[in-house]
Amino acid sequence: MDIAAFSLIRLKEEIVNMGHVNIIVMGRTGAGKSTLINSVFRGNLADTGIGAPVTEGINEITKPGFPLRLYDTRGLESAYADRDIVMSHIGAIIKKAEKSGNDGELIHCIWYCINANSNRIEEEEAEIIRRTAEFGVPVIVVLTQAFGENAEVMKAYAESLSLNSCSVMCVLARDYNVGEYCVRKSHGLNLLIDKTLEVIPAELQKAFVRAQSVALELKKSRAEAVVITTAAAGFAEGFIPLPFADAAALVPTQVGMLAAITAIYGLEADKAAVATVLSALFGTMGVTLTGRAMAAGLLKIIPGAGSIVGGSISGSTAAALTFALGRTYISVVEKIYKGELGKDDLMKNKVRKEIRNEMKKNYKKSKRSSDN
Ligand SMILES: Nc1nc2c(ncn2[C@@H]2O[C@H](COP(=O)(O)OP(=O)(O)O)[C@@H](O)[C@H]2O)c(=O)[nH]1
Ligand SMILES: [Mg+2]
Repeated sequence: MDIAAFSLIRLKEEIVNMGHVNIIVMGRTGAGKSTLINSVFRGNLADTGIGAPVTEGINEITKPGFPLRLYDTRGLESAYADRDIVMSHIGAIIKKAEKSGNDGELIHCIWYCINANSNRIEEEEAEIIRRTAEFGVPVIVVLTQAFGENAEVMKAYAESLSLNSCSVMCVLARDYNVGEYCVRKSHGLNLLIDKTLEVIPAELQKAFVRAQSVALELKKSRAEAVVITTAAAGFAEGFIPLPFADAAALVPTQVGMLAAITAIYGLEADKAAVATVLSALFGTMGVTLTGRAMAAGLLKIIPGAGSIVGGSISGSTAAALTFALGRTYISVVEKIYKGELGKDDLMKNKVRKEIRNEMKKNYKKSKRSSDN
């Protein structure tokens, strides 16, 4: 079994099984919808996503392998009749999704964007938001471009209008240059992510965590949860001492864990990249990584591993190995995600050694806490 190829299959499965989160982004032209979309999701989605008009005034933004669909609306600022048409189109999209009977097709949330500097919300716009809320999908009112002192005042004002939204929040999606020497830092995106996550069905939350690129902590905590669950499952399975030579039996579970972590971070399914990371983790070079070689590479992180060849490993050792692998993988993937670690770096002996040392440390830590 070629582990890199197997990992890639598991990763693709993981991505497909995540399903889709669907969000409608409403608001007048210039409110900051595209800027918000580009800041929350990877890869300048609003500009590079495939924006096919679903109906007049509504664009569906998707990308292959991307677990999210966005509907970008236009025309809400136009004259009354046109606006009504856009609203009825939005209603139709929501109804059609409900009829499909599939959770992954439903519209899960609506972000209604209003420029925080607009001082007031016209009654007409307030009425549009109330009508939107009547569709039965949670509406979050996003006060965009919130760099001025007025934003909080605007928020209190919006909350007083009984818009029937589930939340009103101030967001500055991108840093704003106030003057030559004064920059307002972007803020509020983490809260928007948290609030949105609250209204998304549990089984689709992973998809949203993968798609968003703001909250790294969120990715990390979800990835850590995967490691803990996998290590615990391995522990239960491995209670019967595992013959050393059979440690490769753990490989499929561990590869599944790595795939889940990769998916959460939103990294692309790229065979060369997967192979490079695996070879750095397991201390192999050049050759195709087999399950047996992966197990052997992993067992080498156990202090004095040489002496247990032919013996067996206990369930707690199996769990500690899985834990060490998972924790170390998270730190590698996080560095790749942040651009701190590239493919070339992973080929360097110094970096590979650091990774192996980190895995040893993680192993000792886990073993110590399970032995106590
Ligand atoms: N610095 C900064 N500019 C923003 C922000 N949001 C919107 N803008 C600016 O406001 C203008 C309109 O934003 P855009 O996202 O195109 O609005 P849309 O028509 O709702 O998609 C653009 O020139 C943006 O650069 C923000 O969070 N930070
Ligand atoms: Mg736009």
